[in-house]
Amino acid sequence: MSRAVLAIGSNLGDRAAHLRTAVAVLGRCVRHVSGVYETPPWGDTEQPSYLNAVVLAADPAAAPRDWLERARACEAAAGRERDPARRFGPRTLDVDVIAVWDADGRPVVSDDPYLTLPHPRAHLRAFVLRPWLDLEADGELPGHGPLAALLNAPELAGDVAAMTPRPDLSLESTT
Ligand code: PH2
Ligand code: MG
Ligand code: MG
Repeated sequence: MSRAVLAIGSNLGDRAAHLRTAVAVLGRCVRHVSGVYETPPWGDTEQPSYLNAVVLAADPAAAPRDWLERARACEAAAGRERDPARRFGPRTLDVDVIAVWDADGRPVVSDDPYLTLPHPRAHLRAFVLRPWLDLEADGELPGHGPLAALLNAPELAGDVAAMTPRPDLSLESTT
C-alpha cells in the first residue's frame, strides 16, 4: 500500500469547482478530504487569494511517480496553464505531492528534481500543514516532525492567523 498526502490549491476561476475536479479525478484512491481554507497568496503576493485543502490518498499499486502523474492529470482537467516566468503565480489548480509512504509505511525520501519528497517547502506552508493537521492530529511531515509543532513555529504565526476556514464549501462528493 502506498500512501500519499496531496495538497490542492486554486486561485483562478471557479476555485471550489477546480478543487472538486481534483477530488473527482483522483477518484477511488481518495481516503480523506480536509475542509477548505481561504488563504492569502504565499511567495508571490500580487495575485488573488487561494482556496486550499489536503487529500489523503492510498493505492496498493502506486509508485511515487504515479502520484505525480495523477496530480498532473488533475491539473490538466482543470485547464492548468503554466507560466514559466511566475513560479508561484496564479493557477486554476495546483496539486502538489507533499509526502509518500511505501507499502511498509516508510516515508519515501527523494532529491530527484522531478519529484522531490517530501515536498521541499511543505514545512513553510501553513496552507498545507493546517488542513493536513485537521485530518491527522498526530501527523508528521517526514524529516520535519509533528505537524502541530511545525504550525506553532513563530515564522508561520502570521500565515496561520491569516487563513480562514470556509465551512460553506465542501469538497466531499455528493454522488
Ligand atoms: N501555491 C503557490 C503559490 N502561493 N499561496 C497560497 N495561499 N496557496 C497556494 O496553494 C499557493 C500559494 C504555488 O504552488
Ligand atoms: Mg504548489
Ligand atoms: Mg505544484
